[in-house]
Amino acid sequence: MKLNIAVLPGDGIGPEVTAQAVKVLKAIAMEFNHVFTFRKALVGSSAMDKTGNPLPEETVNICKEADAVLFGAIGSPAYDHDPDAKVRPEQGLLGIRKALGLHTNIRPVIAYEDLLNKSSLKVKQIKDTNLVIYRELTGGIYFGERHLSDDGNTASDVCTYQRFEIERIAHGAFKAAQSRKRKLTLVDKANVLESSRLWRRIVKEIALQYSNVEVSYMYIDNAAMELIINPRQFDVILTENMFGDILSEEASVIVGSIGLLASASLGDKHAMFEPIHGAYTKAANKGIANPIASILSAAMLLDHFGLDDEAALVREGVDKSLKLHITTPDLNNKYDNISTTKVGDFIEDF
Ligand code: GGG
Repeated sequence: MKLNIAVLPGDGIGPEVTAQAVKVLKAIAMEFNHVFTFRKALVGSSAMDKTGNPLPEETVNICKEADAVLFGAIGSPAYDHDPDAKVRPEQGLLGIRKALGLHTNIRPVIAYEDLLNKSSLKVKQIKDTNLVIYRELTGGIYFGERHLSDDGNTASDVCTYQRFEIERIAHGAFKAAQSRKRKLTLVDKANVLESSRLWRRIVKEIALQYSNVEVSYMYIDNAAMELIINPRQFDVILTENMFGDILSEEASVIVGSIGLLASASLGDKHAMFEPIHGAYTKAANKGIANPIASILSAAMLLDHFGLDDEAALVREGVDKSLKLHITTPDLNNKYDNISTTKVGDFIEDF
């Protein structure tokens, strides 16, 4: 198979972890006789430094011409503490999702047997956790109208959802549930928010078409607690943009490190694959960033193109690295000299 992959390493640890994923994809191409070509493009604060724009037009064009996008991470502390910054690195990520129409973000959360004792939670709580979060990605408060009053004392961010936006991700989530444990939980705040009540009405209607899926409804505050107390109760979690962002980061506590959580962002025409973590600038260029989330995102890319054996081989390499403690310091206190590149080398050679 020929695949043209746009690579957007971004900021902080993004370039280091993305380099490992590209290395693994190149090894897979060699092993299985595929032709994968990679085209790099700028995004985030690194793009701002060079062009003044977190999402240059050239980057959008390279992504649109590609079969898939491999994304690193975005963000910079220079902007985190400047509430007055008008242009921010994050606009690069939100902008590329919008430009490519990537409405469905899929974030699997799997507790690895070999890492159960790395979690901050009790082993019996998390053992066998295998859930997936379907996060709506191009609507809600992240894309709503923003306003700051002239005197700077009143601000608003509007959360808007339209029927079609809810329907398209809901169908994806129900189909996923059908191929898994047939359970779907809609997470919302329908006791307070009108937009959440719309989600509930539409999901209830759609549920009638998927009668073999058991549907439950949970408020976000309760879900945040249940996810920690009893993550095994979940199969597919369907939720809106901001709740999904927060819940998936919380879910990293279950698996032991945010450096393990991968994602796929799908639209009608385009697909992008990225670790759920951000730029973690403090760790950049120290060789301590965990590349596994990025490598597992590459495995999701392979899944997307039906390259099942290839994706399985990448996951086997990841499993083996965890079993043998070939892991970065976030997971491995005893053997903390294993670098980002060494983990990548191990999985590449597997
Ligand atoms: N690789 C994901 C990443 O860079 N996340 C940083 C971030 O700003 N995330 C916001 C979001 O996912 O909506």
